Amino acid sequence: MELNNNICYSPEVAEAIKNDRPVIALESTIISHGMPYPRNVETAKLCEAAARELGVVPATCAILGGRLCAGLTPEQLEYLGRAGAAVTKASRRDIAVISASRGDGALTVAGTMILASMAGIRVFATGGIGGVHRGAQETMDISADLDELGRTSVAVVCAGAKSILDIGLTLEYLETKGVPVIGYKTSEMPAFYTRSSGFGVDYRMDDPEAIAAAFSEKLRLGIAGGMLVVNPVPEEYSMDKEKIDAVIEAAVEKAKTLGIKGKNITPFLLAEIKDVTGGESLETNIALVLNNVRLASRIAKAMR
Ligand code: PSU
Ligand code: MN
Repeated sequence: MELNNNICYSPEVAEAIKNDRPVIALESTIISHGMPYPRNVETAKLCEAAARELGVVPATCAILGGRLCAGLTPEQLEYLGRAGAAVTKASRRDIAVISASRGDGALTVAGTMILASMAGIRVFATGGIGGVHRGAQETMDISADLDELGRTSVAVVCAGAKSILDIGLTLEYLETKGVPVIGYKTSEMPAFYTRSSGFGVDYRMDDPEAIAAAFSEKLRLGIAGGMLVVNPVPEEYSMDKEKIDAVIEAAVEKAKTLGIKGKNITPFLLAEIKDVTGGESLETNIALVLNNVRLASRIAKAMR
């Protein structure tokens, strides 16, 4: 595939794109806003290593000094991890503004999908996506990730949606936007920390080749938009449902009391959950992201 002049590729990613070798995108909000330092940087590096181990080139995406980067150096990962929430969380609306002002931005799922698509990358691994927030009937808080999935042709591998969100409404919204939700070895939508949510997925597929074939066909037919692949957290890392639900419930209430809104609410809830569970949730988070990187790598290798 040809390189895009608007993208600043790392040498390794440029080489892979030019020669049609498998590449996966990785996001950077998960580094800056999703996990504490230094585990965030360690995890980012472990994710890259996990992809490479399977013969896939990782392209962590971020905006640095106004440049849209696909593939970061270890120093750049360190910078994003150390800076944390001081880096702007960047979604679709933010990209051009940050780029024009030569600023830095950590990209969300929506932002990473845009860069990946521009860069020629079709598969992307993350932890959890944004979705329809609880109480969205009043607040209209629906993540830009969902609209991006409806319009940008990148397959996103995640561990489902956290119950900080309304999982049922998130699935309804994805249906409206025409986004197929594929359960990997499951018929149920996973809930990030736990393997089940009680909600069904659209299709169950048991091998990465079948997922790659379906997404390749979507691209071939020119049906715009992404695909959501949901991969349950490995059994040994899944958390106790009652316990995590109670923590989430309390965090959602606290956010409401403090009047936290807009782009701040998801990072606030993630930090609360991590603090209250004393790090158990962080271990689960890291394990499931790595699990998603491995599945995304297998899908990327099977893409035609
Ligand atoms: N959910 C997680 N971890 C994360 C995020 C969500 O479990 O790190 C981040 C992702 O970058 C996602 C973003 O794209 O939060 C969604 O933010 P919002 O809800 O403001 O759209
Ligand atoms: Mn929101």
